[in-house]
Order: sequence, then structure tokens, then C-alpha cells
Amino acid sequence: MQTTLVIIKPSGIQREIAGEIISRFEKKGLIIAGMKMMRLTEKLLREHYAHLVERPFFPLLLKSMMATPVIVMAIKGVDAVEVVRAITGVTNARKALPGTIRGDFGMSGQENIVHASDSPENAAIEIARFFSADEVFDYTPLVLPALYSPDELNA
Ligand code: IDP
Ligand code: MG
Repeated sequence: MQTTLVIIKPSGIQREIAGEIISRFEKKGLIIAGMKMMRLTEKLLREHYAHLVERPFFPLLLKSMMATPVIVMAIKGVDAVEVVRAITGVTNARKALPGTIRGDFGMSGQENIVHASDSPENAAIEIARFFSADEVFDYTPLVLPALYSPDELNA
């Protein structure tokens, strides 16, 4: 199974839809392996958004991501990175498809409610950036046999 990072951004916290977002991942059949509330620092964000630091909108993005505490989640499942990105929708929430989190709840390219890791490699890096090892839990939900066939679980 893969574990991927989701952040409920300040736009999701301010909109008071954290529960709705968590619920969508739960209902899909993804496992919450870690979850906590934290304030993001400029140092952490410069690492996390290293690919964007030179972009003109970066100061606005920094301010936006530090506007309130965020909720970070380690979410686990078979192909979790791809599944979670699909549930999240494309970056610009105005273009995100209805049914996705961004498509259902957002109107902005920047204030787009959630972050989700974009590859298994980045997911591993991002989980380690936001969680210590003892904050990500390994447990077996009782519903697993209803969620997957045995060959999917052992792959
Ligand atoms: P992603 O969140 O869909 O992976 P990235 O390109 O990694 O998209 O960008 C990270 C975040 O930076 C976006 O979620 C969004 O909040 C912000 N962002 C990206 N592009 C723009 C832009 O053109 N204007 C304003 N904010 C942007
Ligand atoms: Mg990204």
C-alpha cells in the first residue's frame, strides 16, 4: 500500500469543511494513518513548495498557507497517491470537475482547499517532512476484506 500526504489548507479550515473532506477520504475506503493540526512556518513552506519559490505569486501563497493552522493527514491505500489526487481535482478549483473536492468547494487557483502529494516519491518525502515516525500508525481496519480482494491486498 502507499501512504500519501493531504493537507487541509487554511481555505478549507476557514470554510469549515474539514469534516466533510476527511469524510470523503474515509468513505472512499482510504485509511487515515496519521492526522494532526499544526501551523506551517515559512521555512517548511519554502521546502514544501520549493518548485514555486521563484513564481510571482509565491508571497501570496506563503501568506495564505500560514493564515490559520492546517490539518495534515497521512492517508493509506492501494495506489493511494493517484486515488487521492483524483479525489482532489486539478489545481485551479474553477476548472476542477464537480465531484472532486476542489471542484465542489473551491473557486480559486490558490485557495484550493487541499494539498495532495503528486507522486509516490514525493509522498514519501512529504510524509517525512510533516510527520515523525511515531505519528504515522500501522493498524489493520476490520473493513479491509470488504475493501479489497485478497490478491489486491497482497500485491
Ligand atoms: P497542486 O497543489 O495541484 O499540486 P502545484 O502546482 O504543486 O499544484 O501548486 C501548489 C499550490 O500553489 C497550489 O495548490 C495552489 O495553492 C498554488 N498555486 C499554484 N499555481 C498557482 C497560480 O498560478 N496562482 C496562485 N496560486 C497557485
Ligand atoms: Mg503540487
